[in-house]
Amino acid sequence: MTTAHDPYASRVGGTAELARREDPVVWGARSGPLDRAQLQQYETNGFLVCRSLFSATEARALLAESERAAAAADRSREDVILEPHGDAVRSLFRVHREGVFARLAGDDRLAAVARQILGDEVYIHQSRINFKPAFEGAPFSWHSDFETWHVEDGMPRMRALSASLLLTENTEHNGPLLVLPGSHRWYVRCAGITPPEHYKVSLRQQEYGSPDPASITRLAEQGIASVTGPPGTVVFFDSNLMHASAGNITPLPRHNIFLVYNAVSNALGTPFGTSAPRPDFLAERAVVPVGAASP
Ligand code: 6CS
Ligand code: FE
Repeated sequence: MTTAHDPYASRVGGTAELARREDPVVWGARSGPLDRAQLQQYETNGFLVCRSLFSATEARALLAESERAAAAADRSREDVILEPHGDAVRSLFRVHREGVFARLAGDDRLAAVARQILGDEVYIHQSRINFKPAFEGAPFSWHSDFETWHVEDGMPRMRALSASLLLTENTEHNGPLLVLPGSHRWYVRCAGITPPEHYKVSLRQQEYGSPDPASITRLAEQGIASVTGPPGTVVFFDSNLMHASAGNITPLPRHNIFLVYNAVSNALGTPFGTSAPRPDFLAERAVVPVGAASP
């Protein structure tokens, strides 16, 4: 645990508190695939949706590989997360290290956007496929990813982002990603103290690191948005954007892949709020920069 002054201290006991972000959203002025209007939209809202960034054919191939991997998954493995109420696969972690998902992680439609926004070379901090199966996909409660990655993984600053590629149609009805536009500019210091090996519970149903209703109500004053679109759509969102998703009680599965890009200058250190670092499948500690940036 780090004891020096931590501007993003959270889960130190006591009650929840809203603090201001102390980091840029877009780091520097690197060139890249996004135009000025897109960068401005990302900076203001904390997220950017690029509809059909990948073709339906590409998305279909990635979906087929995702479903194959889920069917073949060894459910006793720690990096295979099951639904809280049943044995359907909820998440597969660390999919970026080989095959089609490794190529996807290096695809400049994603990696070059990450370098542009983060102003640095980037590496994959975490990757996962979140399955929200038809009829039984459980919710993900409100949270900031950065709050968890800071407290439990030792990520120093808000210099990371997620690129989520929709593998199936995400509609208003089947549990799309919900975001609070502008919430990335505030940091919610959550109440409570993180229990040991918290990830063994939080990945199925998160309690610690999920803010209180008053904080969510305050952050939702600028509105709530849902990220819908056809397979191949990508949403880029800031590591500190408050987000969630409802359960899926429809016949339409909602499967999305998430690739988390971290700036190489923001590599993990000692967790800021727990005694033991989380396993590598959740938080890569070997910094392997994604592809060589084009000169
Ligand atoms: O603990 C984590 O790293 C994971 N938990 C959530 C709810 N989102 C980010 C990440 O997948
Ligand atoms: Fe999350």
